[in-house]
Amino acid sequence: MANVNLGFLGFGTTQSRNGTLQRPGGGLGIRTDTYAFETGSITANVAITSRSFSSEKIALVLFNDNNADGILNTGDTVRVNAGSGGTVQTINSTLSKGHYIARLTSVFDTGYNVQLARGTSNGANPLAAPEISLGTISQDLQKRGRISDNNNADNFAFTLDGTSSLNVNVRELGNKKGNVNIRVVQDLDSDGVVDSNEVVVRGVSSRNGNLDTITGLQGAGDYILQVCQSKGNTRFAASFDHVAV
Ligand SMILES: [Ca+2]
Ligand SMILES: [Ca+2]
Ligand SMILES: [Ca+2]
Ligand SMILES: [Ca+2]
Repeated sequence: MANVNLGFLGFGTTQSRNGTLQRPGGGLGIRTDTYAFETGSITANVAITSRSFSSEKIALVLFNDNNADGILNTGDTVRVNAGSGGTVQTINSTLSKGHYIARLTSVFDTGYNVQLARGTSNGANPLAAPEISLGTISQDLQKRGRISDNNNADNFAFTLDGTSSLNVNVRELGNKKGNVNIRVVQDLDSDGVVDSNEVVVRGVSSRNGNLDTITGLQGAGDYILQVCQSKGNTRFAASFDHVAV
């Protein structure tokens, strides 16, 4: 059990740590590591990714560290729960000034990497985790999602072969008070971070902002479509239109 305090998470920085979820002497039960961090007065766009080094699932939960002691204790409250666990887990949360703790748990021993990155508020997701895996796209595909302060980005990972061209459009649904922007990135150096040379194309927004499009994406390789909050909460529909070339 490791309790790491990362201190202040600065703009544009990524903290990356390897660890091992384990119980001394083995045995049954939950293995837990925690990573505490702090954000300042400017609203932070914080992305967290955990990756298991084995097939064992890891569950990722972000807490408010209400007594600001860097340790998870009874007065601390759940901020975002990434879900039921998996080999890759992500949280993308819009955080006001405060103290927070990311908790990783597993039922079995496993090594892992965890990354915590802070981007510009209302900016794009700084991490390139394959959150929603679409596989190789060889026909049209529709997906839906929901963006809010507690899930301010969705990463759709997909592969294109050399005989495909892709048009992507993302339409905001519902009251259209929220707004998302899109871009396609490639994690060329596989470090989990979207480096400045890894943005392939940014979406073009319609005049009212409710439709964002990318046209004619080509080239064999692995890509990630990032749907990122620029304002408020919104549901969205993403269409991947496949064209054989
Ligand atoms: Ca605490
Ligand atoms: Ca997400
Ligand atoms: Ca990278
Ligand atoms: Ca938009």
